[in-house]
Amino acid sequence: MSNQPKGHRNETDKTEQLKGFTVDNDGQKLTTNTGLHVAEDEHSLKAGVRGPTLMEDFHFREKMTHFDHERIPERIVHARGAGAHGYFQVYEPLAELTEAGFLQDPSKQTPVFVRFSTVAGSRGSADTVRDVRGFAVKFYTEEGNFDLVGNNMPVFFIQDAMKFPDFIHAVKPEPHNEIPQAQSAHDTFWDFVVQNTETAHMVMWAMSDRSLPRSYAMMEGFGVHTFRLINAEGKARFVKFHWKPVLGTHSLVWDEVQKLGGKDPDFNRRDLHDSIEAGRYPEWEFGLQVLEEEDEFKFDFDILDPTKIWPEELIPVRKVGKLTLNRNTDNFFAETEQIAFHPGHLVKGIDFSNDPLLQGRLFSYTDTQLSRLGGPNFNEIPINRPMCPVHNNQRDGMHRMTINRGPVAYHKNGIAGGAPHPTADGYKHYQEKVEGHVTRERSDSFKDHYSQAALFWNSMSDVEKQHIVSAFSFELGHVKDKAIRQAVIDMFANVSGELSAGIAANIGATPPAKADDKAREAAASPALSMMNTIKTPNGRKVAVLVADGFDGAATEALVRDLTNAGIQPEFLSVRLGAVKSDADSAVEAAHSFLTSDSVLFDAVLVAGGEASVQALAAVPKLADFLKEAFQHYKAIGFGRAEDAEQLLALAGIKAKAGDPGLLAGQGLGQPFIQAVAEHRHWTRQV
Ligand code: HDE
Repeated sequence: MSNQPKGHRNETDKTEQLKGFTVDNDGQKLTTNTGLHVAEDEHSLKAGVRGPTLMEDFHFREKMTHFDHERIPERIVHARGAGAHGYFQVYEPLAELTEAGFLQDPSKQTPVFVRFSTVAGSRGSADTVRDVRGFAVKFYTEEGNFDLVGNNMPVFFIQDAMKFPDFIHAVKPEPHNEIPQAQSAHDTFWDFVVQNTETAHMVMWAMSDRSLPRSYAMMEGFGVHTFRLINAEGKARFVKFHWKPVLGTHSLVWDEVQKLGGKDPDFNRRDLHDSIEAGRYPEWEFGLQVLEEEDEFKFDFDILDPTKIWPEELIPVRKVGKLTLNRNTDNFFAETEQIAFHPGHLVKGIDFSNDPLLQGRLFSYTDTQLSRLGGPNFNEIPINRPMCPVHNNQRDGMHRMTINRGPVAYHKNGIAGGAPHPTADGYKHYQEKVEGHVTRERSDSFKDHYSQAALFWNSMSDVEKQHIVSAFSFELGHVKDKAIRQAVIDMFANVSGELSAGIAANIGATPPAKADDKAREAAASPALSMMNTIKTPNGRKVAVLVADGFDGAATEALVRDLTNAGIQPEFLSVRLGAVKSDADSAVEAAHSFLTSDSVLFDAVLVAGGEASVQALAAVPKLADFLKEAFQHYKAIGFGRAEDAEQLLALAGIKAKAGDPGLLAGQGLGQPFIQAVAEHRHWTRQV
């Protein structure tokens, strides 16, 4: 498009561009699509009040036709998603690494749109399922769009794009009955795993708590593949891209996830939307692992293999910038649904590697978007438009918006003086030297499938290991074919005997006969354990349980402290509406036991006040509410020690002495905030 703003840019520019396409109906008259004012919009045109509808009713026909066609195909993978606008800012110029313009000037804010997604489920499936999450970022740079189309796990299930259709067919609902929705817990997925052992490392990630993010703002992102950064002198280096969440990496627990699927299928989407609305903007630091070309073969893994990480302890992550999401979409379909990402949308200074998974992706994205978005002009859809001018000789096709003037639509031309001209400073592919025989083969250097799966296992805390064993056990419990179950036990004995025997014991399978237990000799990478992440109260939601007569002064002070610490306290009572304190002040209960549930909160605070506590104790659901919060390892605070005693007994909670997640009376305030920041209190598990 040539109608782009010029000169200084900041993060609002994409928003400005989108405004040109945004429509508000405030106070407007109803019209047809051709602008005709409409006098009546409830009755079709009939021959007589009880007669048949007339063909000439163009208003009815237009309304119904548009409705009949308002669905487009959902994405073949990553159908369920949520997106937001924001901006990216680099901390310091990165000219030594890359000539990419958006990585040079710390004062410049590059607009971005980010779409998070689950992979296997349909568009209407629940957010909280065991799955990989997509983390796709579109940077609207001055030099064109750069898409970093990543996931929340740093490796992938397969090593070659040729296998992607097979893998996705195996994980998606089985074709004869379309069961199960958004789950890997079924025969075809696990059959694929045992038949394709390159899946081992990624399966470990998928069975870990990384599959159950508490919030999109609390998960890491990874470019997965090895890319190249190239500086102005033409010097290239290998790079892996990372997103590190400022709130730390935190997950839900499996039981909670399953309940949330029913209580709030939009849990992650809602959290993203509400956080941005409330000004609690999600943030991630952008990280680079950089490898000199001459070091390509220095490791015991192949850097082109997408089932391998570069352990952070070997190649540190350099934090070079920050991504902030600060604006929700105006229209889900127009923006989140119609956005089209592509790992091949590059800018100068960034190039691919020969990772065979990445190479195949370069074909797939445009191809699928042609049918999903209905033709070759989808880059003209407002959310996909670059912020810089677009000039070429591509013309026509379905839904063409641009009105290209003049008779010339070819290169080379003389009539238009050669315009648009290729320029010497345009994108040039890195001149890698390539030679070899044409072949359909996998490199021998891709054949170690277990060492890094074992590294992952060895890096987990005991709690995380228990969760992995339970996850495998749940999944295999849903596999009907006992031979597949056994094959999984035998396959993962190559990773760890402890893991494999643990699963076998849970599902009544035979413990592995022979184990090439790689975990015995594997090292650990502390960066992989979520136990070592950032802990902060920011972004946490606490249910404050109150009923008439609650301790107004103490609760008010606590709520203030929580809010100041970045926590979001929300009142829950026996019914919605105003709840009176002992001092006759009132708070508004936004939730009741009928409308809400403990799985929707990170922690619980039972306000003090005799009358309030007794009214809450009389609600049958209170016991379940507290018990579930406790079983999900959440912090629970009580106004007074005697309330804690009464209500824990009522809920049948048998806490260990000194449980750091149970606090009362004097223990509230900073210690409670600290307990919320801890995320979960795992001493209850081990
Ligand atoms: Fe994708 N992937 N993918 N993928 N992918 C798509 O493109 C594909 C892979 C990822 O929010 C599709 O427009 C192949 C790895 C994300 O719109 C499709 C292979 C990673 C999204 C496609 C992979 C991803 C997609 C479906 C193996 C992490 C959602 C709709 C060679 C690095 C983007 C679409 C959004 C979407 C193909 C593997 C990330 C079919 C062939 C590895 C985040 O083109």
